Amino acid sequence: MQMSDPGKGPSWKAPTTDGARDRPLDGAEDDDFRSALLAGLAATPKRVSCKFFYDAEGSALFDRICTLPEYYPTRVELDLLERHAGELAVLIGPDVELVEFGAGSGRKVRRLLDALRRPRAYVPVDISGEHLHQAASRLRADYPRLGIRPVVADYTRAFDLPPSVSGAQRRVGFFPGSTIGNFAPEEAAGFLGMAAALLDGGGLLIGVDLIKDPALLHAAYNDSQGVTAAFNKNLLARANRELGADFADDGFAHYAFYQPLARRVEMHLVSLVAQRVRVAGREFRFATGETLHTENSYKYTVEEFRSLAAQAGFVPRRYWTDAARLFSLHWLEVA
Ligand code: AVI
Repeated sequence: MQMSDPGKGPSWKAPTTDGARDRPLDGAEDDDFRSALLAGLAATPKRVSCKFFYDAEGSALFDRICTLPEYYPTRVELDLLERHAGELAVLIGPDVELVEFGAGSGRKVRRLLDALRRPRAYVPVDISGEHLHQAASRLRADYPRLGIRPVVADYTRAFDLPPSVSGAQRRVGFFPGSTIGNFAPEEAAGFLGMAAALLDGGGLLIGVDLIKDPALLHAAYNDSQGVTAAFNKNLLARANRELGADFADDGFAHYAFYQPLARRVEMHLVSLVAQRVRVAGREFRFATGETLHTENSYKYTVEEFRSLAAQAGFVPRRYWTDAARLFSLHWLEVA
């Protein structure tokens, strides 16, 4: 599944290293775990896209992250959706077709659907057909009148939506969870431009994590129960399971920190010793302290994000934050 919401681990879930979401290595976009990991281990510095976190195990760990006391984004965003439901309904308007980028667990979209007046259709877009169909059937039971039209596609690239259902007044996108933060800013601008084209005449409701006291960010990505560490290290376990790799669980440590100059939390797996690792029949060396860079999570100020959205073709309208300004929810209309 692509990401965004608790319950959904993104199926791509975004980018990695110094900027790029899944910066192509050797000029090629690596969509499969084997070739991406092999290319990333051969690169300097070593890196791999965070989209590969989300196998079944990783998605379950991400769901747990979303319930952790330190991981405020899910809690605060759900609260913003509930608190401002009435205003959202007015701004978004009646009879919309709701397009969710990534298929979440359903918690957030349900909150939005419950707020809206006569939503006509729900179109979850996700690269994982299995995840999509599970999400769709969960919703079908509770929203029998809603047209539920899953689209299997990688929403980070150009894709087509089915024709609108009859009676729909406009298309509205939903991209919660600050998944946008897993893109490098230039990629985020590219995604927003693509979304603006798809949602012509409509708008986008998007969650964006905010720059804040680094201690809070540090805690959110270094939780006391070690779930984020397990989530990060599951990438190595996944390589062992799927690619016959021999990463030693105690050979690497989870390392996450806020990098204020780049305005992002970086996650790495740090090699605790000098070691050789075999992956799919190839050998790679790690020096003591060398890292595999697994995720970037960019943070924005409200103003920075609004200006990014405006450059991409949206008119930023209303936004909401919690009292502590931890997280923000933005209503953007297509210019
Ligand atoms: C999915 N994404 C927005 C999460 C984030 O905060 O960047 C993934 C995550 N990584 C560690 N904890 C949660």
